[in-house]
Amino acid sequence: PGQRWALRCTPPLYLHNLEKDDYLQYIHDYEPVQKEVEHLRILLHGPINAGKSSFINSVETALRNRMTGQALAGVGHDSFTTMYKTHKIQKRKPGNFYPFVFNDIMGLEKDQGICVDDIKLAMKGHMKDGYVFNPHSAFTSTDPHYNPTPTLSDRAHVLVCVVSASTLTLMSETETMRIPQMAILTKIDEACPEVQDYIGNVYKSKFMKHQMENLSMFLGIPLNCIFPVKNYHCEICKDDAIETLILMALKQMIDFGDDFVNNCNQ
Ligand SMILES: Nc1nc2c(ncn2[C@@H]2O[C@H](COP(=O)(O)OP(=O)(O)OP(=O)(O)O)[C@@H](O)[C@H]2O)c(=O)[nH]1
Ligand SMILES: [Mg+2]
Repeated sequence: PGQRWALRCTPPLYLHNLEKDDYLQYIHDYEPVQKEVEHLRILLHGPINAGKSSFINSVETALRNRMTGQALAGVGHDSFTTMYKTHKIQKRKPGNFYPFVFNDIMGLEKDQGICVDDIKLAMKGHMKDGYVFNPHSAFTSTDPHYNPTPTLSDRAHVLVCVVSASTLTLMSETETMRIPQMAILTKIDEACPEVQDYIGNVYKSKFMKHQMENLSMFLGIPLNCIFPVKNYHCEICKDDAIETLILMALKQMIDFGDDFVNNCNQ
């Protein structure tokens, strides 16, 4: 009794024993072994409004030690992110960046989102920054933003499905092309009052356990690759419990991306 369910069954629980500063140090020290890879590319996809842009902002806030908002997050129900853009995070001084970048891709939803093929082309590195998603027409090789010869750095190395814990709305299946997949379950504060009281309760909540198991089943992703997070969205101060979950998820993205890149080069 009183034992965290996660401690009994899933690896994130072991990771959970680390403190925020341990994650920060690990992420700070990370360098890709493969020199030809300038950075790991983490591609976030998922339904409109799930919190993809907010997650990028939350990572930046946690790493830069200040509130930031480079990935404009939406307000209301309109999909806000329509342009494909690589988000880099400054490390220590201007002009210096962490060796991982994020792209978030507009929601895939009936009649208003982008096409599955657009995601596949983005994963293979064919989509250049600045492409504006069009729900009515697919991205093709004749587009000026089409890159016919992507390098290993242009490709996505980790695919992250972003889903809201309160609704668990999922999009249609995407083909993963053997890129490691994981998922983040956002808005855990909205999903469960116990978690809203204190974010650190997330691994004690039966409801969260249930939602994570459901998502694991839907996506066919093991439970230990699903990370619950609460993004910064209305806070004006930084919070250690919020950031520990964000950094746990980020560490996993880095580890997965690093393994993928190393395997590509064998
Ligand atoms: N309560 C709560 N709200 C959140 C959380 N994450 C995001 N939000 C809010 O949810 C809304 C959508 O967030 P976005 O980050 O814009 O979502 P998105 O996935 O980028 O959406 P599109 O770009 O439209 O596909 C915003 O109003 C955010 O403030 C969270 O963890 N908890
Ligand atoms: Mg967005």
